[in-house]
Amino acid sequence: MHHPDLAQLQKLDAAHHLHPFNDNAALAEKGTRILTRGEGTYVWDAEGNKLLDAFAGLWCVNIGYGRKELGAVAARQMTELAYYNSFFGCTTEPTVRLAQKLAELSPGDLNHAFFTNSGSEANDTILRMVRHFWKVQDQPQKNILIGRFNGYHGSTVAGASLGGMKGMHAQGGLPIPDIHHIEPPFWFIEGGNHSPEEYGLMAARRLEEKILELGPERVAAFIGEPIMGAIGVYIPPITYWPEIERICRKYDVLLIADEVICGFGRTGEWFGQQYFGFQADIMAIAKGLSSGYIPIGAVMFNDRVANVLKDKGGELAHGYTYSGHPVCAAVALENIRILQEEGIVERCRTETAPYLAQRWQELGQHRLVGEARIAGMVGALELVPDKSKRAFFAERGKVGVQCRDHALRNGLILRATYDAMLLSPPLIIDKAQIDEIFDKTWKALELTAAELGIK
Ligand code: PXG
Repeated sequence: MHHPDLAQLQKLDAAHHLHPFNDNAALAEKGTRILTRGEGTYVWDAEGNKLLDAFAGLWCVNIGYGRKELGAVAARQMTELAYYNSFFGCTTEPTVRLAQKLAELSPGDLNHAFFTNSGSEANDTILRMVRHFWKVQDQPQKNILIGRFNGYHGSTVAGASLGGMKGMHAQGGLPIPDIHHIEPPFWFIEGGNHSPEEYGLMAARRLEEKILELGPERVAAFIGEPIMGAIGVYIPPITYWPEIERICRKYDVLLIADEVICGFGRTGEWFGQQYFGFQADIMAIAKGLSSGYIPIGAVMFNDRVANVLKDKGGELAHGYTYSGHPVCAAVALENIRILQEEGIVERCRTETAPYLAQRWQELGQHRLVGEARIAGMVGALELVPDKSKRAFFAERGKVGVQCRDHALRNGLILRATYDAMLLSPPLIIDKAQIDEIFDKTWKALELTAAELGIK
């Protein structure tokens, strides 16, 4: 049903609300889409359209929309104890239980949680703690962090600096000092005649070159997303991460996995590290930690780093009012309970992800698609002008938006980054809904190809 106040809400939104990552003047002109309801894999907008959300909100609604248990837990915790902090030697029960649960779930000895409100804050926390870690071990000069061009680690000052988005650096004078970037692995464009496996090793060795250029005694840490999401789901060759890990160990550079997207089942494993077979010293989590029902993030530290911070770190001069917020912790715990007890990650790995991969590869046959890449429940279709070549459109981003809009008009939410159509559905998606994604995406590709005159 059409929301009776839609026009008024759009007017108020244009007048009073600045939207993140939007051209706000253009948006005000066009009118915001207002979402009103969600159930399972679907959302409804204020015009009454039912949309299959193949992007899980913003890579986050892993258990799907409308799980009443999370609301019930939040209401109970708000009634019992709505807030208390973890400063001054205090904390709350859900906070402690969540820290323990995360230690149990996290790979290896990532046993120690520091709570934040978001992925960006997790990465800001990491930057400060990593530099502190080396400083208290009498290596203050070991303060450089290396990230990757086009990596995304959030929008706060450290998050955006660690990330490698040039457009973000241009706003606000970033990156802050002592952050460097290397090129990310993207075989589709860069791989040439090399096999993906060969190319993965070559791309990883850029880290070694950079460490040697800067001097290992200056390099504190390397940060990367196991799969780069925002830039267009760049899935590295299988050789990439083990080689990165080897290089980090060789030069005693801390390895940071930003699992904000990959964590909590996105790849069909609990964490991207398990999908690719490597072990980080520190990891950032958010999004799927609460399936987006409430804002919460965390940093997980391994025993080595946590013990230095505890034994030599003194008072940690760092923390947020809402670090370990009891309501957020209780909701995250309930989310994890659902993921575990309903076997959602396991079902993805064994049943739905293989089916999704098969259907995604079929979409890869379309004449507009240069590459269909997928890992578990996250994927991309790279749209290209000429299927026989691995190259982008000359003017990037136009065709992606066309295709995205066709999908949307047809009841399917996909995201476009440049000309890649991105997929990251709720993990509870079933096979019939995967077929619906296939049908609607194929139709959107057909309409786009027809518009472009590509036969
Ligand atoms: N790390 C990664 C890998 C992310 O994807 C963040 C950190 C920051 O998390 P918060 O909770 O502070 O947003 C993210 C967030 C996009 C897009 O355009 C992606 C994100 C955020 C906004 C837009 O795909 N990811």
